[in-house]
Amino acid sequence: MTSRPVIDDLSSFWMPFTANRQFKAAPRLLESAKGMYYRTTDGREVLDGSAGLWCVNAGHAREEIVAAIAQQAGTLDFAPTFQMGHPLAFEAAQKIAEIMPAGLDRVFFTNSGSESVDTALKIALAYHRARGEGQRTKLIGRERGYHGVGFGGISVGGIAPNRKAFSGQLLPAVDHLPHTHNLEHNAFSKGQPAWGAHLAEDLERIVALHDASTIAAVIVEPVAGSTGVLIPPQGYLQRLREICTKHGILLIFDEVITGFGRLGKATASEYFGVTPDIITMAKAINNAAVPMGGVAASRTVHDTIVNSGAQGAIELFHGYTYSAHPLAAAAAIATQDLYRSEGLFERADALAPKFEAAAHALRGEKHVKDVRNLGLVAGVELDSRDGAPGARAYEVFVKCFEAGVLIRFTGDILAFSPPLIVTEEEIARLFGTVRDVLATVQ
Ligand code: PXG
Ligand code: PLP
Repeated sequence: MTSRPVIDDLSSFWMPFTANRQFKAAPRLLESAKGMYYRTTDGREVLDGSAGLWCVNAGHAREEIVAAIAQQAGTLDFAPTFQMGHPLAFEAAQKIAEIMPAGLDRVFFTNSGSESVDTALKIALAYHRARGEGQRTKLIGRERGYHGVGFGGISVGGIAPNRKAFSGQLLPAVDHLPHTHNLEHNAFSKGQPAWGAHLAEDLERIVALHDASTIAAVIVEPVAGSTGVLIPPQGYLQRLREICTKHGILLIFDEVITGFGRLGKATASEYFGVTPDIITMAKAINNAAVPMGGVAASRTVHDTIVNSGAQGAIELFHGYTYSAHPLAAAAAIATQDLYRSEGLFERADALAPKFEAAAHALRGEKHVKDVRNLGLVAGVELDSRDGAPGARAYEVFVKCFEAGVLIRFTGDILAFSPPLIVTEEEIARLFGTVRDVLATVQ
């Protein structure tokens, strides 16, 4: 393989969700990846404790996926899916439909989680309109929710800095449930916290305030990832489902992170035994090898929209140039086959207790004020430095990277979500490195 010279001018790339000036003064550059490891441009191996950005669930550069993409690039590089089609689009949709909860077997393709959220919100509005309740337009999100960066996603999202600069032009008809994070009741919970199901009752307050007849959908992450790993209290999601059903409101689970094995099942919906009307997905749908997202809709939602138009009329005025892009679809098929043939969801499920024990072993270390976990995801919340929120976790992140371990952080919360191929030794190294680093951080 020819290696390119490392570029010394980093100024042209305006980096996403990055402190650009700080990064460019001391860059961290990744050059290649295989399995559980990245390799940096200065030749160091880095254990991937975050599956990239929660997306490379089968591990990096898997041969089966690489081969499928390469083969597809030379066979059919691009094909329109507007009034046209190609076989892999239908095959990929079918494979995904097979592992969705029963009834959610109609799949719309996008290119990212943000687009999936936008698509799901539009489907919810179109559904109510098709059934003659076009006045149902309000969308209910949740505080601390992350639903990507489109205008729809930041409107229903609840992360204040992501909204602040754009707050004058968010979607107008939105309300938010309270988040479920409470360390007074739930610190150091293993798995689902016992306290907090009653917080779902706030949806009844919102319904009473706006009237059910104006509300189209509720959207939540079953496990909130981006905001710092918030595990739903026992019974909470069940209660949201009951209230939505009672009032004819669609329930959307944003499974961009939780989909495809993160909790040891194909979906969080399956894990929790709660079936929404719509699921959004992206990331691990095709092991992040080519950008792709999707929305799985229930038959009811799909059929209501698709059967409402006249024959020959487009039923949903929505779609992306790259919906079901051939390379993305080929990668999705190969990825889904790999998840199944290697039993990676079951593997994650079997490893979860060991992962939990390793994460909770950080209890009692300096600065650690909470550890929480579910499946192969964990959050470790640190006390913030006075007047410098986020600075301590950033330092831990940098020092871990220097010590050969990649983790994520948000505010002062460390997040762990390794590829599902992680070994017990690697889990031990991941949390062991964090423990060593914490001891060196002020
Ligand atoms: N919904 C959820 C629940 C997500 O977690 C998106 C939507 C948006 O997906 P795209 O593909 O448009 O980024 C996400 C993405 C992090 C982190 O480290 C999380 C995400 C993306 C990047 C970083 O917390 N989640
Ligand atoms: N902007 C312009 C001018 C376009 O022509 C298109 C698509 O044709 C888009 C935006 C949307 O791009 P995409 O379909 O890749 O989301």
